[in-house]
Amino acid sequence: IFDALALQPADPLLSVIGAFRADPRPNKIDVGVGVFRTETGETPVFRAMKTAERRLLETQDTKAYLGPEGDIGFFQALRPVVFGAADPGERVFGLQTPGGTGALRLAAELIAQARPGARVFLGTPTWPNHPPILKKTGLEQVAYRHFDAETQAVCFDDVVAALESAGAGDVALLQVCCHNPTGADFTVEQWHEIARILGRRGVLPLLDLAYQGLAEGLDADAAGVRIVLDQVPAALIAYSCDKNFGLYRERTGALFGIAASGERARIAHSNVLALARAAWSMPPDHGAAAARIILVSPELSADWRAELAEMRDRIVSMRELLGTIDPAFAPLARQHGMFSTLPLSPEQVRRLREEFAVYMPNSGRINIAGLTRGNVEAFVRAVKSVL
Ligand code: PLP
Ligand code: TYF
Repeated sequence: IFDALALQPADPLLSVIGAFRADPRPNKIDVGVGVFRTETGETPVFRAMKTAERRLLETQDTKAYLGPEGDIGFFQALRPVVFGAADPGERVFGLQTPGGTGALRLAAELIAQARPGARVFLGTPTWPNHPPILKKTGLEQVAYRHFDAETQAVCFDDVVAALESAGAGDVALLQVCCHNPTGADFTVEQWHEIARILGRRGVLPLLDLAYQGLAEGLDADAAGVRIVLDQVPAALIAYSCDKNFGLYRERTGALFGIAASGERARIAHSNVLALARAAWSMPPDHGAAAARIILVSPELSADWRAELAEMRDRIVSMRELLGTIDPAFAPLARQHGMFSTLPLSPEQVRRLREEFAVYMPNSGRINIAGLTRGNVEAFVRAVKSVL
């Protein structure tokens, strides 16, 4: 049976992990996969997470099944973080998912089930997993230009033109903050314009929120969600806790849906439960249970927010430092989150790896959190010498 299969390419981002590890050069620099790193290169477990995990270990007295929704306390405790004061109440439905990836896949399945002919508009470049996830559900994809590598900014005219060409029942997949792979986010004014177009044209927003708290702050980073929800009757939000709670391998996320009424939400909810049962039955528990413990504890929440702010500050200061070392990098200081995309060819990326031990995917995307005060100058020199 397996004779019929063709070899598939490796994940362009995850394959950098192994290549970097195998390099014996001591001054190697990893700006590959998107995990946060401290000034000393670690990706630590959050302080609050360690405490929450200890509490969980001590107090959890069963591991019996929870059901396809996962940890409902986690889902409910996350709502104020996402919606703030603008929670749509009984119009909200959803469930815990295996990471933001699980939420995206389920969202796409739900759309395909509700409206098989829907087209999904997505800006390019985007997270390389977006197109294959959508493709699995058979939804048609319409790509438009999100980012101009020359100016390092959003091509807002292209975004507007694309969304204006979408019809009722089409979908717009939009990254809410810390755009992966460009760091080029929408401004608040641009979100207002996007929201008006989505509302006017009847386009369903599928909002990908995988880095809340890593751009400007938890509330500021959710502005896109709140502005859009003010203008549309229905939306989907694929949420990841894997970066902002440092949970990565624990695969923790949620899918939030907003329907036009409580009754519609109830029916949509039964559909996501059925889809989850057919996909993974129930999500893994540990990460969500620990995140819930943090979210319901005022002390742990405060410490989680403080550590998230430290991470954000480090990213911002590395972005500023890059611009100080070389003005060519100054536009990166206006971007948000861990990622930027440099105008590098695959050949230049190869030279960076082979001649300078600087590791990034062929797309030229860099993880700013891989830079430190100790290696940033060497990084800038290396990039300049291949450009
Ligand atoms: N969406 C974007 C834009 C991402 O960068 C990621 C990264 O992992 C995800 C979704 C999925 O997150 P998770 O690791 O929780 O599946
Ligand atoms: O873009 C990144 O680096 C992160 C991590 O298949 C990631 O989003 C990368 C690839 C992948 C899953 C997660």
